This record gives sequence, C-alpha cells and structure tokens, in this order.
Amino acid sequence: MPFKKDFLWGGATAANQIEGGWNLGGRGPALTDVTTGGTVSEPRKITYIDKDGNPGFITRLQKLPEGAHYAVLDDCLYPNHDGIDFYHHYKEDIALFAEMGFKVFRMSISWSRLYPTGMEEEPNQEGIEFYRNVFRELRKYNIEPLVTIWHFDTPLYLEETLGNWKNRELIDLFVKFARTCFTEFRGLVKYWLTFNEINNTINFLPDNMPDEAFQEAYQHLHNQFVASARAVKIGHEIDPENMIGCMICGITYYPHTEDPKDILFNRYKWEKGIFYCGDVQCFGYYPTYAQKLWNEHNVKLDITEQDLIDLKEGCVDMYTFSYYMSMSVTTHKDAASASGNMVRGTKNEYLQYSDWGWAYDPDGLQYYLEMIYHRYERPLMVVENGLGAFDTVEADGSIHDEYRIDYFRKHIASMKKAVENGVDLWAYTTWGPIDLVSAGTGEMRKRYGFIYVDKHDDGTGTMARSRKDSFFWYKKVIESNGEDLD
Ligand code: BGP
Repeated sequence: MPFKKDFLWGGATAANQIEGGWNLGGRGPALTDVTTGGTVSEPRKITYIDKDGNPGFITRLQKLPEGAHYAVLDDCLYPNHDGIDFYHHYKEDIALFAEMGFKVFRMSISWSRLYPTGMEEEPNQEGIEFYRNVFRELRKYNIEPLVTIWHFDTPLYLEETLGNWKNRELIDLFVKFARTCFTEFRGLVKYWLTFNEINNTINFLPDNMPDEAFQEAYQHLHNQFVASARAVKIGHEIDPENMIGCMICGITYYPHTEDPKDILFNRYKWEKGIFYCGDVQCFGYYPTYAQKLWNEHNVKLDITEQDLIDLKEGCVDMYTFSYYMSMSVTTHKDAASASGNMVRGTKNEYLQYSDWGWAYDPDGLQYYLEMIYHRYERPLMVVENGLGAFDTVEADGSIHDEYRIDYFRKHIASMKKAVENGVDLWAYTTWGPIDLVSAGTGEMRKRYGFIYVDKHDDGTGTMARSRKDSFFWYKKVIESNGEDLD
C-alpha cells in the first residue's frame, strides 16, 4: 500500500469563500466583502467611495485613491457576502463530508469574525463559539480539522488604516489573533497552516510593475514570515502536539525551450516563485539568492535583529502546498502566452487546458512532490488540488462530472508514484469538495465540488446541496485508501 494507513483524505475550503454571514455574529468586513464578482476575462473589482462621495472601482493591483474609503455599493453584487452559507449549513455539509469518509477537513478562520477590526483587545465570543461548534461537529465524525489561520483575509479596517501587510504593526495584531486561535481551539485542532499561498504576493506581480510595488511586496512577505514564525513558536508552546505548516502556491515551472537561457530563467523562476518562501519558513533564514531577487527591484528591507531570531526559532513542522497546474516560462518573445492562478507563462503544446485556461498536468504534481521533499525532508501535504469546471444538472437532478473524476484519478495516481519514490506524504485535501465562490473570479459557475450547491452568479438559488457522480467515486477512493481509482 503506497499511502500510509492513517493517510488524511479530505477537502479544503476558505472562510470567505464558503461561510457567508458576512455581517452576522459580530463579524467585521474583510476586503472580499467589497469585491464584486468577475469572469475569466473581466477582473473582480474592489469598490469604494471617494473623498467627494462618488462611487469608484479599483482592481487588486491598484491603490485606493487618497481620501477614499472601501464601501459596499448598492448596485453591485458581492458573491462572498453569502458564500455558500456554510455559516448556517455547516452541520449538513459536514454530514456529507462524513458520508464520503473524510478524515480531514481544511477550513480557515475569518480574522474579522474573531477580531472585527483587528484592533480589539478581546476576541468576539460569538465568533469563537461558531468555530468551536464547527470543530466539535467535525470531531463527532472523527474528521480532523486542518486550519488555515490566514486565507487572504485581513480585516478591512487594517487594510484601510494601516495599509495592510507592508506595515509592521500587522505582525503583532496577527500574533494576537493566532494566539487566540491556538488557545481557544486547543484540544479541538492540531493541524494548522499560518498563511495561505504566501508566495502569491510576489507571483501576482507582473515583472514590469514599478520598484515601489516590489518594495512593498517583499516587505509584506517579510512581515508575514516573521508573523508566521512567531505564531509557530507560540503554537508549540500552547500545545506541543500542534503540527504547523507553511502553505505555498505550488506551480511546477518548466523551461519552454532547450535554450540554456530558458533553463537558467526557469531555475530563477523556481527561486523567486517557489523556493524563496519555502526556504525562509522551513530553514529559518533568507537563502543566498534572496539578495539577487531584492537587487532586481532595488528592494531594501526593514529587517530587525529580533526578526532574524524569530525566523530561526519558528521553522514550520511541515510543508503544505496547493497544486493545480504547471507553467512553462521562456526568455523568447514569440511564444504563445498562457496564465492561470494569477501566474503568467507560455502555452505548453503537450498539455490540455481547462475552460479557465489552467493547464492540466498530473505529472507536474509528481515532479513537485519529489523536488520539494528532497529539498526539505519534512512531511508534505497536498492541501489544494482540483478542477474548476462547468457542471450540468440533468432533469433528474444528477450531475455526471466524469471530467472531474478523470482529473483527480490522474493526480492521485501521480501522488502514488511520488510516495513509492520515497516522499513522506500525509494528506490530500481536494480544493472545494463542495462548490464555493471562486477566489480569482468570484464566480459560482466555476465549480470544484463533489457536492453541488444551487447558487448562481446572479445571486439566485436555493443553496440546496446535492451529490455529483464524483461524490460516490471519491468515497470509494477513500474507502480503499487510494487503491481503487476506477
Ligand atoms: C487558490 C486559493 C483558493 C482557491 C483556489 C482556486 O489560489 O488558495 O482560495 O480559490 O486557488 O482558485 P479559483 O477560486 O480562482 O479557481
């Protein structure tokens, strides 16, 4: 049997994409609450009121104009406000996960549900109670919670008044929030991830952005590294049983041609896009190539002596990552472009692409697992993997999602090969085991689930849940511990 006896099979979600109840139970707003829906070609917009009272929009790479305030506008639709209403449906959803045989469920805690502005001294008890109830419900079915403390989810107040993570004050505020999580949920949760896809801050930025954008992004990352390290230390002090991981957006980069310039370019891509964040969080110090990355954009970081000590003392116990696709990169100007999960590169003629343009590459998962395990030699978890696709509901309510089954079948087979080759893999949580709001586009029709949710992009739908064909298939996979993939 390649997979461990106690291998953790399950699914992964994020608070802002499933919970809804955005203004219930004392929760404060987050950036996603002022972000509209979009499509693959039409970016999501962030809404505000300017200093003269006029409404306006920016995209994620633009700055809020001087004097403006983030705002919910009357004529816009905000898909994260209701999510899939997990806030009221969690018992039903967890029962469905249990029916599939889940051993683990990855979810995140909304920072602004515990600290509505981020500045309060004491947490919001109603928020704590909500998560306690969810964890207890999971434990009722012997499902281990795997909890992401920050999944793109800073209280809006901190975004607006402190300028988000480029400001060092966020470190202490985050540490307070993390300490509350470790203390209040001690005994209910033992697997934790500090920052979701932490490397995206750099990956999102097109190379032609001004130096100032890179200065902010690298400082933002440094502050998160320190916050993560301090949280790891505190998490271990509060409960030595806690296993705490980093979470990296895993993309397998390939050189587009055999031109040695492309081979070198590809290696640099791995360093900047993948290794930089994993190395700091696993080894506890900046790698030698960091200086080269900072020099490229004239970045000067504010790093204190204490930061360096914290980084060293707060190394993560495990490396976890999302994997959706690979990306080819080149120095040649004439190659056809491709993009996905916010990264850009070139079209790979050996691969097929999803309706959202994401490459379909199970071999890339094996490559990534083996490459990363040999680098860090610590437990790995694949904490996101999945296919966003259009689903059709038949007249009798059934949903035949063979394409999704095929995607998972091939990716699990790749994981199996990596495990046979010596990789110490502990868990696999598919992204969106239940349909949810897409992070990138805000769409509902980009569906990932084994469970269908009757909610649509125009905000209509009953929120009713139903089982797709893949639901029964994944149940069999879990029952057979990954042996039966037919
Ligand atoms: C990852 C995020 C998730 C998730 C997933 C799929 O980057 O961690 O939050 O949403 O990608 O992306 P999308 O929702 O854009 O299809």
